[in-house]
Amino acid sequence: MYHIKKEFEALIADAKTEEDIKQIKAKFLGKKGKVSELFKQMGGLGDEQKKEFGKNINKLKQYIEDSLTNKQTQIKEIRKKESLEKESIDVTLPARRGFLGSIHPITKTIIEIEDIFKSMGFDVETGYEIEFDRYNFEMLNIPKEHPARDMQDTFYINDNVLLRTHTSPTQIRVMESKKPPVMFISPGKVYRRDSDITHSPMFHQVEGLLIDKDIHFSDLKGVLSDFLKIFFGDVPVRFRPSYFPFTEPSAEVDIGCIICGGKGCRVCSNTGYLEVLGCGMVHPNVLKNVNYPDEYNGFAFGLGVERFAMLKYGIDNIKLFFENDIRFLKQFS
Ligand code: FA5
Repeated sequence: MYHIKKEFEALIADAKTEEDIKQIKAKFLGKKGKVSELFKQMGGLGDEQKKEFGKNINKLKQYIEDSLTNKQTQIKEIRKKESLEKESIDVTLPARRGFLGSIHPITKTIIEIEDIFKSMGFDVETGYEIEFDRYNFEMLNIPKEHPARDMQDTFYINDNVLLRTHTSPTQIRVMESKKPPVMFISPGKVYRRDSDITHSPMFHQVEGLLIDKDIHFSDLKGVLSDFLKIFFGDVPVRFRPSYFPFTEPSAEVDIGCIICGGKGCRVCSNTGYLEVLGCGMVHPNVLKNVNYPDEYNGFAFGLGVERFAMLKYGIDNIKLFFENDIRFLKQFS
């Protein structure tokens, strides 16, 4: 019995895995194990001896069982410790930086434009990118076959439905739904068959409309001059007579080209100026179309957001806004 105990102790001291434990258990406590063999030897003993021998075998059996359980617990603990060490997280390490996107320069420009007009008391309205011919042209004093339709090369969906060519239809939609006075701007996407370094088939405009009593061209000039000064700072601005069927008189506003400092470059077609918006006093026919009373008049304007962003950030090709090159976009984060 003593030898069995010594043999067991040597094996259990060397055991390193649960498989080792299993094998030792089978070797000593299994059906044909060494302890079971001892029980078999009891047959030839007298009563007193049997009792004594049985007690000792049971003691040995208990000792082996307890030792196996303890060793198994130890092995499990070691395993757990090892795996915790392997998978441990150092909570004191600095966190990995997240990949944050940034606001697109066009959105940034729209937000900036909105903030300036909101500070002057203008509301912000939204229109529809898919419009009826009636709102995009007819109600704006541009009947079918009118030559002014050629000013905006249009994507038609069918005879009556199109991709809006400007944000001006929002003027009609708002005036149809609201009594005067009205004072709002309306940003959004517009579409034209147009493409070069300063023209894109899809671009953004911000429409503006102010209708009240006794509004004059000087009000239009004052509001737009103030807005341009806040947006661009000190740059040359010029109002140039122009023509739009929905305003009379009409003007276009040019900004001194920031790309070349007014010397002349491919962006400003060597003129030193870039056209950024169209404006004018709302044509009486338009006010009549929405049944506004005669004592009301006002001014409207429509500006090209991409042109504003190009001049503000010194960008010399409109396509850069739509290629979504991360190296370009990152500069605005
Ligand atoms: C208009 O669209 C008129 N609806 C503006 C207006 C509103 C006039 C209210 C009077 C009263 P125009 O076609 O000029 O006008 O366009 C306005 C601005 O949009 C231009 O000054 C220019 O800055 C920009 N723009 C025009 N075409 C493009 C284009 N293809 N790509 C980028 N910007 C453009």
